Amino acid sequence: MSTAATKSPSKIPTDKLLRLYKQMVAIRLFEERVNDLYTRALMPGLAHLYIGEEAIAVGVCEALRTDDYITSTHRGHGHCLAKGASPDLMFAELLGKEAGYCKGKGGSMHIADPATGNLGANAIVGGSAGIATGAAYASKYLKQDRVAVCFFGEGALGQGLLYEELNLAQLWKLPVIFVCENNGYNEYTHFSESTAGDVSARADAFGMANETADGQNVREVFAVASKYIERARKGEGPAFLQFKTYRYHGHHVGDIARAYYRPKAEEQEWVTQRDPITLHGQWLMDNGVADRAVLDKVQADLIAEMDAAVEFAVNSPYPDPSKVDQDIYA
Ligand SMILES: Cc1ncc(C[n+]2csc(CCOP(=O)(O)OP(=O)(O)O)c2C)c(N)n1
Repeated sequence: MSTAATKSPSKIPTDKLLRLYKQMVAIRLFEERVNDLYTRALMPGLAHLYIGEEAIAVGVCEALRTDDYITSTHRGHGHCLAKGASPDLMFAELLGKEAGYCKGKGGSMHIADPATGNLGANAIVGGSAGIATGAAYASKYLKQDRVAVCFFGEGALGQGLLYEELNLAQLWKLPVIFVCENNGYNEYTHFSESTAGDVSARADAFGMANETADGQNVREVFAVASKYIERARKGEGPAFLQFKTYRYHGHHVGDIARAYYRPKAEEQEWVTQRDPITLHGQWLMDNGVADRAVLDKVQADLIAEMDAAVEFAVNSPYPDPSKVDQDIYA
C-alpha cells in the first residue's frame, strides 16, 4: 500500500489552480440550492448532498478528458457537474421537468450525460463498478485510450460485485480507476462497524496499484488522480484510490437530526478546519495565485449562474402525462 506518495503535486498551471477552485464552488452552490428546493417542497423525492466532498470529484475529473468515462453514485451531483454537466439541465431533472437529462423521469440518483462521458449515477451501492469496468474493457478492446473512473463510497466495500470487478480489471489490465470516497459513514453507521480490515489491503490482495490521500486537498487529489489516470491510459493497468473525506450534511436532505450517530464536535471540526474550498482558497492567496477580490468574483458569477439555472428549472414544463411510458427503458 502507498499512502499519499504523491504528496507534493508537480507544478499545476495557474489557470488549472483557479479552475479547481471554481469547480468546487460551483458544486457547493448547486448543492445548497438543492437543499433549499427540497426544504421548500419544490423537489420530489430525495437527494444526497455532496457538500464537503467537492475536492474529490473536481480533482479527479479535472485529470480526465471529456471523452473519458465516469460512473457515479447516489451522492452524484458533484461528479456530474465536475465532468461537465449543465446545472440548468440538472436542476430540471431534479425537479422532474421535461428539459432534464432524463426528461425528468430519473431524478437525483439517475443523471447520465453521454456527451460528457458520464455513464450515470446509480442508486445501487457499488452497482456502477461493473459498468465502469465494462467501459474500460470496451476502450481496451476497441484500442481507444479512454479511461473509466468508478466513484463509490466506502459502503460499497461490502458489495461482492466490487471484488469481481477489481479481479477482472487487474487480470485484464483494464484502464479503470476505482475511486473510494471514504466519508466515514455508511448511512447512519460508522464504517468501522461495517468494514473489516484495512481498506487498501483489498487492492493489495489483487496486486492492484493503490494510494490513499487527503480528499480535502484538491491539489493532492488532482496530482494522485493524474498519475494513475495517465498510467492507465498508457495500458499499465487499473488503480484503487482511497480519498479520506466527510459529508457535512445528513445522509440525505431529510436527515437533519444526526447527533444520534455522529458527534456535533466532529462535524464542526471538519467544517471549520478541513473545508476543501476554504483550504484551497487560502492556498491560492498565500501563493499569490489569486487575491480575495478574484475569489469573490468567482463566487458572485457562479451565484448568478446557479440562480438562473434554478429559475430555468422552476419555470420549465413537466413532461406530458401521455409520455409517462416513454424514455424509461433502454
Ligand atoms: C445494494 C444497496 N444496498 C443498500 C442500499 C441502501 N443504501 C443507500 S446509501 C447506503 C450507504 C452508502 O454508504 P457509502 O457507500 O459509504 O456512500 P455515502 O452515502 O457515504 O456517500 C446504503 C446502505 C442501496 N442503495 N443499495
